[in-house]
Amino acid sequence: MSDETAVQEAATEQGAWRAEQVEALFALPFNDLLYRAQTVHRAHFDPNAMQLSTLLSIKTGGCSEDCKYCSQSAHHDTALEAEPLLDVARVVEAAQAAKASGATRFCMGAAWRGPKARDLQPVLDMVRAVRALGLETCVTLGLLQDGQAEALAQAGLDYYNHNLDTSPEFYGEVVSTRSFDDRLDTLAKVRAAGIRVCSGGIVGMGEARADRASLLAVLANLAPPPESVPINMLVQVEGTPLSGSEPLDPLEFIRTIAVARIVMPESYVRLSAGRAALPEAAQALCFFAGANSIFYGERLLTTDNQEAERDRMLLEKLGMHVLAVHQEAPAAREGAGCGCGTRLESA
Ligand code: SAM
Ligand code: DTB
Ligand code: SF4
Repeated sequence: MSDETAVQEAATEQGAWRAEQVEALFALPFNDLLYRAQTVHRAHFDPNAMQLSTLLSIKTGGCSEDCKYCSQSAHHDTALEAEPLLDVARVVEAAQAAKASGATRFCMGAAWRGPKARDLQPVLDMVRAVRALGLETCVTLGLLQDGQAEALAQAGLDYYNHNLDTSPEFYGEVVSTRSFDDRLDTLAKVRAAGIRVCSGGIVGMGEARADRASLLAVLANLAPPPESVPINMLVQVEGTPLSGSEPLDPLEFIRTIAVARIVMPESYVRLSAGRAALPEAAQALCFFAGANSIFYGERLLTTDNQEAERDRMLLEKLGMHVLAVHQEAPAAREGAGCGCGTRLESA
């Protein structure tokens, strides 16, 4: 048995990944790693299908948290102007445009530590209105209090995005105003309410490969792992403490995607922020490594994304097609956490 096969079989037998085992995957020769990731990918997904999510910042800037990568933290002096919560009509307009452009999921992000009681009601209205358009819904609102995940589930929310951001070991270098365990607690609340989990992290923040491996091990060992795993490359924003970090080698980024695919074979892996900075050939290698979801549309939250027209051309050049929307009635997923977010239906 080869070393790498032994690594994977050991992890499968004991049902949990140790960070050293995940790091051993990172250390494989590049071609072996990509071959392995593509093999796992094909066993679980249509390798030519791509999931398209469009983002909208529904409440921008002025955030109380001190996340060192973020343009929206009130602790940093960035050029960003804070804006209040958008009204529902404005959000519906943006969701309609996203749908017309070909997106199947609409993700709404708010620059909050977490939603206050008075903030949640308008967000529930947004979820219901976007869902009524036939789009999958996702929100990322920060830490949740008791009862808030249930209210979101009741409104029909399909996914809640809450990233672990980095390894437990490196976490203190990046955020001080909330803990790694606070984040795990919110993920547990989301899971218990029957909402699908979207959770990943950011690379290129000066962390070591061991941290990237440790983050992926924590995500893979969640039971079950997140249905959706965004892998973001740090977008360096002037005025944030992490601006000026040593950029990550794109080959290491592709390795990160490949390892995520191997350790979370049934999850959608999203090539997320930082994609516009990658040449098309590197993006294609990320797809080969197992990324099967992207943010689609000209803007992420506060920074630019790759243009939609360029994405359509790229998918066409690669012979890839868009994954159709997969919505269930909220009642159908009571007591969920069933992993049904991984069902395949091609447009
Ligand atoms: N305030 C909420 C929270 O932090 O959970 C939701 C919005 S927050 C902007 C969502 C995620 O975007 C962060 O957890 C982080 O992983 C990612 N993100 C934010 N700024 C980024 C940047 N400059 N580069 C890459 N990813 C970033
Ligand atoms: C995720 O993992 N990445 C998205 C989404 N979830 C909310 C956010 C990326 C933000 C990039 C920087 C910005 O545009 O502000
Ligand atoms: Fe606030 Fe979220 Fe940005 Fe942190 S990542 S500063 S919580 S908006």
